[in-house]
Amino acid sequence: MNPKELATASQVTWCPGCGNFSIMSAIRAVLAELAGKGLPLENVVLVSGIGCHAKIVDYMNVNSFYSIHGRTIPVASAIKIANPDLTVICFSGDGDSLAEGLDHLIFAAKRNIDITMILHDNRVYGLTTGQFTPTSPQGFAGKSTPEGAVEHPMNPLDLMLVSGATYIARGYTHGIEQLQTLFREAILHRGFSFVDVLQVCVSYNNLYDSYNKWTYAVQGNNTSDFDEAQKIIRSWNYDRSDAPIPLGKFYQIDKERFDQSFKSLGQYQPDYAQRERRIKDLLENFI
Ligand SMILES: Cc1ncc(C[n+]2csc(CCOP(=O)(O)OP(=O)(O)O)c2C)c(N)n1
Ligand code: SF4
Repeated sequence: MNPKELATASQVTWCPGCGNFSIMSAIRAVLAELAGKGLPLENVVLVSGIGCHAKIVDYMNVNSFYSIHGRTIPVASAIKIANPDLTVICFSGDGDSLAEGLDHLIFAAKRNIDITMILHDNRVYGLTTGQFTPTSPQGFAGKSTPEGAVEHPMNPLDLMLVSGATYIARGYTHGIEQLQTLFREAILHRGFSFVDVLQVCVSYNNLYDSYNKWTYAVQGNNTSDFDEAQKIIRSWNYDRSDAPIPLGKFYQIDKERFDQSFKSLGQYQPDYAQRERRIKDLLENFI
């Protein structure tokens, strides 16, 4: 399958040079490749929040659910629980899932539900034109912090590690081959996968020079060792611009999954006819 077949007729409205283009071409390439290897694309569902990142689902010719701000994970979790045979992939922003939607993200990791989260981490609110987010560095001067943010940023990968995520990685939108590798691994991983993508927002937080200088690929690390993963993850805290920034897979383990346990409780016995009747009743009452 040619990745171009995964495009839609929608006009792409991202700014020229935006890192979202790299994320989209990487995910198209990976889904086309996996489709060629037997993954039925009709069993793939993309879920997005609200923000520049979220538009990606409009540009992908794959089943999708364009949800609301901060609610990417609850929608994705519900889809997975309703039909565990689906491959569910979330596209979210650092504002979307680390601010308003943070509690949902923590619980997805805690439950180790088998979904993939690709975080378009531009460290700014792009769509609303430049406010600081939980990963913006201290001193970030934006529309809501003209004098510079006084808070220090959070490290989302550290949070995901202690919360229970079982696949944790970081990529950069200038490294498309690595992005493809990480996306492929994350999708194939059975459990909660979190890929933090340093996605440059050319309009409100252009960090290309800094990332080009400081990023490096981690090699030879023991990805099943919690302490080693934590050490690598903590070596860059999203604040300092003069510290090496590791990229790659930091952690991957096998652990019991929420969707698996939920199914084995015997509660998952979908009666589609009954479900349709209930939805019809609900809609009739609603109208
Ligand atoms: C419930 C709700 N809260 C707030 C907003 C306003 N809002 C829309 S997009 C956005 C920030 C988007 O930032 P991010 O998630 O980082 O995505 P980006 O645009 O940078 O890709 C906010 C606060 C909203 N639409 N709905
Ligand atoms: S505002 Fe930033 S994140 Fe949004 S499309 Fe433009 S460059 Fe990309």
